[in-house]
Amino acid sequence: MTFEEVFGTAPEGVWLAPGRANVIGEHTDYNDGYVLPIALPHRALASVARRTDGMLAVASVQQPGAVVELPMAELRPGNPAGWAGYVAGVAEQFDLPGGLSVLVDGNVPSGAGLSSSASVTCSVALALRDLLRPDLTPTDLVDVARRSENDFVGAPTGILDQSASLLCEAGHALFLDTRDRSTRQVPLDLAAAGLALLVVDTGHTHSHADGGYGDRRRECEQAAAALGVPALRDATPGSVETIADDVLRRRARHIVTDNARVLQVVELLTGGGDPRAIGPVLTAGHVSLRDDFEISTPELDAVVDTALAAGAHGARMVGGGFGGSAIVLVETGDLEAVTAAVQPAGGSYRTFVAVPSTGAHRVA
Ligand code: GAF
Repeated sequence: MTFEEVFGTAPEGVWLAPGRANVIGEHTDYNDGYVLPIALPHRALASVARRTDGMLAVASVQQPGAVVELPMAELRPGNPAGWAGYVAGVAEQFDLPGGLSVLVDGNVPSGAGLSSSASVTCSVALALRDLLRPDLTPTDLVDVARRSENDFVGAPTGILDQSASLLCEAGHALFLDTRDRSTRQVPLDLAAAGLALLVVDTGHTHSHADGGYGDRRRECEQAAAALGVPALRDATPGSVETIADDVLRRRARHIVTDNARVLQVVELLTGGGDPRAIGPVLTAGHVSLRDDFEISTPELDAVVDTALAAGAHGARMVGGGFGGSAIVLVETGDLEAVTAAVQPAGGSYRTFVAVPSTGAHRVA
């Protein structure tokens, strides 16, 4: 299915934006904390052309036959609903009186904790920056893409996924301070060290517009309020233990310890030592997400446990939680055995090796 076949004209260009795997730092982004994602080779491609009839028309190669079409003037949060809302939520932030045609072709598994939605919003945001607003900075684009998710689709996410998709560079992890928005590219060549980062998608999908993610966000705000700090970034290991409420105390403990784990992993990766040393830190991140933040699932716990038993250096769930994927740090030589070990009966999990890939850019 091509743009010409759907819309009868050529696109003005094609823009690519990747999904991501987060090495460490989960749910820290909306607590003003640190994150360390890599871009995946999986991506969304947005073919885009401006129109003259005032309509927004959105098609997807993955949803043949379902072109969503409505007047630009009628775009509202929730209208259109579903996957087209991610595109609409970006389009409505630009001055597009004539309307827009968009064909999305994505291969980031959806609901897998690998940022399929950010790959879509970021590819369209970059297209509209190039066509209409060359003055927008990468940080502005992160905010455009985030607003589409937060304000249009209704998923109360932070900026991890959009920053990863727009700012990551091939061969590097992106160290981002979500408070001051400063970034550092951290070289990450696991293959050279004889290692691989295996992604295991359990196929149990999640949606951040559902309740669990928003609940955690609220609990973090309540924990910060209990401590009298602007955000949990400002809490300390000692201060969180003074929170009287058991649930809020554990939520805050996860954020404080995961921020520390991001700093620790960055130090280990930049210190010239053996990258195997990050394995136990990743596993500690999983234990924290499982026990303190309570967003893992039995399937993800089983992947982590079986991977470690099969010889992996470390493993943890990634992304927003309540389903999705795990990452596993493994010797290249053990890849096959560990990949087989994590599969449930029937072998239904999708697996691939995550190679730190390029961030969003124009491809045609
Ligand atoms: C989801 C959200 F979109 C991100 O903002 C982030 O909070 C992540 O979950 C958890 O780290 O991907």
